[in-house]
Amino acid sequence: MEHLRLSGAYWGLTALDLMHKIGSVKPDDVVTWIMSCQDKDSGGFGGNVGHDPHLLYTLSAVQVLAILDRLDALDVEKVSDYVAGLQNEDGSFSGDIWGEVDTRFSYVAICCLSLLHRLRKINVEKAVDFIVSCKNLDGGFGCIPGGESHSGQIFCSVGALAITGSLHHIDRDLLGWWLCERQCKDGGLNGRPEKLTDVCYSWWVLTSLILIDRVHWIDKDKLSKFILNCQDLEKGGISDRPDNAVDVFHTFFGVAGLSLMEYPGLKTIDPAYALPVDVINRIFFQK
Ligand code: GRG
Repeated sequence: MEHLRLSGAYWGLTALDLMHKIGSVKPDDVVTWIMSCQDKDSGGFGGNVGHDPHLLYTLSAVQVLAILDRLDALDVEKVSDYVAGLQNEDGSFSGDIWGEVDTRFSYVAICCLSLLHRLRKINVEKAVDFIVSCKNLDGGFGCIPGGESHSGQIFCSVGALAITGSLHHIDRDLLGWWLCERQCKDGGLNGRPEKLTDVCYSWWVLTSLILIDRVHWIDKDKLSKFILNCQDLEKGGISDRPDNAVDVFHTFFGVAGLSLMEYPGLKTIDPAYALPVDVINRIFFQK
């Protein structure tokens, strides 16, 4: 987990917040550590102290600071310049200076800049065109043009299109059909045809179905039971599949999936920004 600890912090802290337990951490300690992961030259964040900056961890840093209502700790211009600087001529985004291109990075950049109110720093039209160029005949999206449809990339593509007000590029019935076919006999969801179910797809698939208004096409009761079956009743955490070892990644996506299905006692999570709705309301409607 060393290299992705900042995303680990996002998964753990967001899960705590959804369960109304964010008060169990000391915000100042978290903010100090997050800021120590920033690369002072570029403005981007690494996955841990002294690690190279990358878009993925920059979004995690912004998300954690948003949850703690501490976005004021950021030099917003510097961070948003780092993100915007990774947009390529064709509208796509590289994850870092080494140039890998992926619809994950399009989502991360768009989500991050939107949370910072700096979407104007990129060419949104070209960013949307690139994502649309990754759409496949089955209605889904891959990492790059021609890449196989995968639920994770579909979340990224649909989420980015939702944030930029571009969902009209999606054939909702075609994509909804592909997504609802991800539900398997055990009630869980897989990421693509013929693969095993995994709790994390409760997030990638459910969010996409919600954003295109087709979530009623799956059996939510069966999915809730699948997620609850993956909880280790001694340790409390959630694993990918029943009886496997628990971890913070699957615990977050399990709790987030339950939140999307309005499980009692949980805060509601926003399906596009992957943050509690009260945090999103604070960012977009109260300031
Ligand atoms: C803020 C929630 C949030 C996300 C940030 C990093 C990112 C944006 C999105 C990742 C989307 C993605 C690609 C998710 C899939 C992750 C995963 C479990 C991949 C496993 O791939 P395979 O091929 O799994 O090993 P399958 O299940 O297809 O066998």
